[in-house]
Amino acid sequence: MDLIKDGWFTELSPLWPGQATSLEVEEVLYHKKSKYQDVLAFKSKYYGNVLVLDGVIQCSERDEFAYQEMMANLPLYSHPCPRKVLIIGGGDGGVAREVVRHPLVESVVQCEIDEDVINVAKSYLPGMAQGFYSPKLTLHVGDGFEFMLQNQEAFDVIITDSSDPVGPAESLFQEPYYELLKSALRSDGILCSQGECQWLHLDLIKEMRTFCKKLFPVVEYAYTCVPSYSSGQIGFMLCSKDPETNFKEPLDNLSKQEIEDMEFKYYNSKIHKASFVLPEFARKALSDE
Ligand code: SPM
Repeated sequence: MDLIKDGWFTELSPLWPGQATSLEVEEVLYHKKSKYQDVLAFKSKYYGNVLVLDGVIQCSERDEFAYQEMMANLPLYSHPCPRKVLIIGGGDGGVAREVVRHPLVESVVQCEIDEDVINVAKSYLPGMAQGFYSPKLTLHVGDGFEFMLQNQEAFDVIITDSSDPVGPAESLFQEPYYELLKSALRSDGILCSQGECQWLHLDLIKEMRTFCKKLFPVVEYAYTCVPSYSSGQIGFMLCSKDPETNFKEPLDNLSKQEIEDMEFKYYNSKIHKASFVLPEFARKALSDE
């Protein structure tokens, strides 16, 4: 299938039937099949450089911060002392960039299976890939399942920054993966995973919430707005092993100065709280009523 036609990249997927997102292309920067997936990077007319895996937009320089800042900071500001963090996936480096700048984080291990994605990010998404160069980060090219099996009860926070639930990432949206996440977390550990979109995948989110509630005493769903993602939104599944965790109330209320010092472009303490407020159709579907 041609991903680019007449100067436009179009994202078609059975995950969002009957709709498509298109971005105007200025230049193709990279296009090859890695061992795991089709990897495309292009310079777009209005969204900066864009990374596409198996035909699906993963991030654009224009709006990536809305995803990476929320994915990292929702769990980090919900844990009293997030010293040791594991990132599964996130090959562009954007989530790592956010995690390493949190003052309480001492060490981060990132497990990304596809080295080609890391290298493409280093070449064409330098603003995101800067996370890879932090002295706090240890990069492990390999399978997250294997890694967690060998590192039990080891992490305060585990973040799963995956692509959508088809192909290589499908198992990351299933119960056995969450059982493994639970066993790799310390006794008061927190996880945050890519939780898909309430407009497109409410049934999947509902199913995930149901099995998460069997495993964790606290489970919440939040979302952020990312214009270049299909339907413009994406969610996060947050679970805690500590029954006292209240994801909806960040443990630090950041001042204007602190937000500026952290150079946040999306995250602040108000949007942290607001991201858990769901529209009525989703609230109803994801409640115990
Ligand atoms: N670090 C950025 C990686 C992005 N991971 C999530 C990609 C999801 C793409 N599809 C979104 C569809 C939701 N409407």
